[in-house]
Amino acid sequence: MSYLANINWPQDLKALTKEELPTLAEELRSEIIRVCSIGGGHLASSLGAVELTVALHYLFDSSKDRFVWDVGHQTYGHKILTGRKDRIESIRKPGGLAGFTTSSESEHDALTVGHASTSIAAALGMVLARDARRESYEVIPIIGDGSLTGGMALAALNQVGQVKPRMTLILNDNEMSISENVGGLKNYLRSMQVQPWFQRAEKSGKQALSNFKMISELGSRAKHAARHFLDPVSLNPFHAMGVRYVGPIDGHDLEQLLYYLDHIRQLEGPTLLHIITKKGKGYEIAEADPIVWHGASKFNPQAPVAPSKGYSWSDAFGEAATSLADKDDRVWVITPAMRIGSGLDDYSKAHPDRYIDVGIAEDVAVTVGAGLALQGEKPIVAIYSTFLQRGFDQVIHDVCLENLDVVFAVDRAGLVGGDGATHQGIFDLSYLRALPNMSIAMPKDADEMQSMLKTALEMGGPKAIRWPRGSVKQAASLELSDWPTLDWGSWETLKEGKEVYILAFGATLNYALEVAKTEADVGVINARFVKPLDEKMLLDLDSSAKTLITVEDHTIMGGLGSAVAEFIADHQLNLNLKRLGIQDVVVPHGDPASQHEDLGYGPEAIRKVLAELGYSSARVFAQASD
Ligand code: HTL
Ligand code: MG
Repeated sequence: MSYLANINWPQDLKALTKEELPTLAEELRSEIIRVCSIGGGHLASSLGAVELTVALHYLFDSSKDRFVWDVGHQTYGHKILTGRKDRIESIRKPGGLAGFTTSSESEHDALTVGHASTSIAAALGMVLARDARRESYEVIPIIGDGSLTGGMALAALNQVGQVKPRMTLILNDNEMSISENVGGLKNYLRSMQVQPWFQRAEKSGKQALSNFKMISELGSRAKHAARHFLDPVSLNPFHAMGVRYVGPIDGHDLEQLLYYLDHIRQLEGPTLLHIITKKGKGYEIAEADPIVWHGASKFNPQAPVAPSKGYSWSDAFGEAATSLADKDDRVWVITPAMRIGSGLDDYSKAHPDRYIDVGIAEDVAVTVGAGLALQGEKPIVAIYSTFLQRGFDQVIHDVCLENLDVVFAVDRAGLVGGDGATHQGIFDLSYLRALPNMSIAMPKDADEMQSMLKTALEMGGPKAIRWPRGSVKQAASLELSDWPTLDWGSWETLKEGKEVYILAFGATLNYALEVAKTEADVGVINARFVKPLDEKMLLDLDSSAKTLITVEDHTIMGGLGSAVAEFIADHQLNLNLKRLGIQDVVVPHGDPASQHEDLGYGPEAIRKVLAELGYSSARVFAQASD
């Protein structure tokens, strides 16, 4: 019997009996595995949230009740049940469904997400609006244990405890972030699982249900508890913040989920339901290695093996960091929850004493770096471009104003592919360039990356070195003792030109070289420092060239093109300037190479611009139309 075949919308699901729901959950699970096997995706988190998804849609109406999923990567089941079953195979593909909940995609997606820890604050805003208008819908933030490590989530919870609106919050605790979850709160949550009532719950669902009355009364008991030093209720951090706590319960037991969710919605004030789930639930290989299967590439479901990802920029960074830390015991690496993604698996084993994962807390990562630097250490904050946005004030206030020796190893700079709009690394140049003492570099290959890291650590001061997602052409070739120290701020002429020079760096440098190969007059410069600019070279170009074309995998506003335009204006140079990069638009998920072309800075786009500017136009158009 296939229930899922007949379910397109949540109202179809409501027609099932409670007894039929576990079968539906299994069908949903199979469908998620099938979809991820075809095109990859956030498999393990979505599998772990299947029963919760079914229970929520059974009890509530997501077209008016607001399900506020944190991060939104666990919502494949939710998407399938809310009118997107037929398009689910397109998820994360160009033009297809987004990988995260996205409000423009469906009225059932209450919030556009991708970055962690926003759900409770957004839900609080929604509840305030609801109550101000005397409306009666439910608002339900659903947050993972990893996302709860973000300060924003905890600060919002603190406010919820102050405002005390009627709301159900769900803590989906699988003891995992992308990698193992970290921190004191995690230890506390784990300790709760061995509390007597959860052990009983595991033995008998019924027993747990009968405990509910006792648990739901904890709210009123909490008032008295404050008077009793060491009363267990007063030790519960959620209670301490003014949020009633219920749980933990088994998040794969539909009977329990339905029972508790139904009862909690009848309570006044905020209540957090703590559910225990298993990341990858129901798919053996994903349960066994939820880190690898967090974000899966496509796989053969009959013989699932994790595909090898090739040698990436992140791997090159991890190796460089390990070598640097081998040689200098003041080198540290800090990651906000991205050990594997940032290439730090080997580093974390080689230098466990100078490695710290602070959880999903980019602001903390930056300021821990500042603290280390103040005491004479040499911290490298390894962070994705998109997530460094979360630590922006800390970069200014704690690092740049003090001119501290913190190196930012900025990964995933540029367009990132399937993760889409929320994860694009296309703003960091603009938000870092303005900061005093900060300088910014982007290497052309792994060797140059190593030299940049080495030079940055030697020089001190705030330095951001950025690189794109994906594979690097070849591994670095030199021993640490042979890594050259770079002339910081110097550009490199890779090909001499006559009237026109393309200034590019990182990924776009290859485009420039490819185009210039067939254009005798077109020069190419590796503009590997966006701050400081190579002013001497720009002044030389003023006398030797007519036109500069900047090409960057970044927004036009605030990037290299802006920096060069400012320099030309400030020094009244005679150079024409054409800036290629991302205009003032939101860039969705897609295939980065095609997107570069569509956005006007791929090889074809550069050729077109050269033609428009009158350089080798005839030949270019002849080639283009071949
Ligand atoms: N930092 C921020 C601010 N947002 C995101 N999304 C990340 C880092 C990267 N990230 C994810 S999913 C995830 C992280 C760290 C783990 C979330 O753990 P949680 O959920 O316990 O909340 P679980 O995976 O189901 O266990 C993505 O970018 C998708
Ligand atoms: Mg988790």
